[in-house]
Amino acid sequence: MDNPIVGIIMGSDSDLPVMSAAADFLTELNVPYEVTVVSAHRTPMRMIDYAQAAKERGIKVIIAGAGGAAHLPGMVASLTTLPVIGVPILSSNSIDGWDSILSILQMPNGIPVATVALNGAKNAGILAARIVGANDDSVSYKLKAYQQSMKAAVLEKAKKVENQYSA
Ligand code: RP5
Repeated sequence: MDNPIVGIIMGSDSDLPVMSAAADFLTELNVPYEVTVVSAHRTPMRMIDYAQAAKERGIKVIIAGAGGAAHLPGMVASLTTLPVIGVPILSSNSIDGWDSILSILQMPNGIPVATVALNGAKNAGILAARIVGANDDSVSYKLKAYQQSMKAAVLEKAKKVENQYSA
């Protein structure tokens, strides 16, 4: 994608089935992004290079997903001033997901990572779009339309449930 403004990174290609939900949402909203694998433990220098160069390359927000000893989001956040959204992943090396969640959530003061739910990559994509939309009316307009479509879907379901129980 030309001129990406959201960087989606993950510790392994095995994270992609979860992380693709962030990419799918950004595609829906026409927000340009890039996707790659950056491992904090297996490619530490690549992680440093990616995080330090991201802002200069025009990236506005980074979504970082990892499982198990999930150090990628926090370490990337320590290497950039860009907002970092962390996606804890229930991976093959995760005990039950809490290891991934706590590794990403429990950051020390000064280095925030906006942590979404376990496998919550869609919300990471939405949050990234909201950050971009703070300074881009075309994106915030699409976010508004997305919210209205959710409202319409819930009202439709409510009507169905009510009809099922009406006399
Ligand atoms: C983490 O280890 C990755 O983010 C992934 O969730 C997990 C397993 O990686 P693979 O062994 O499948 O490459 O660093």
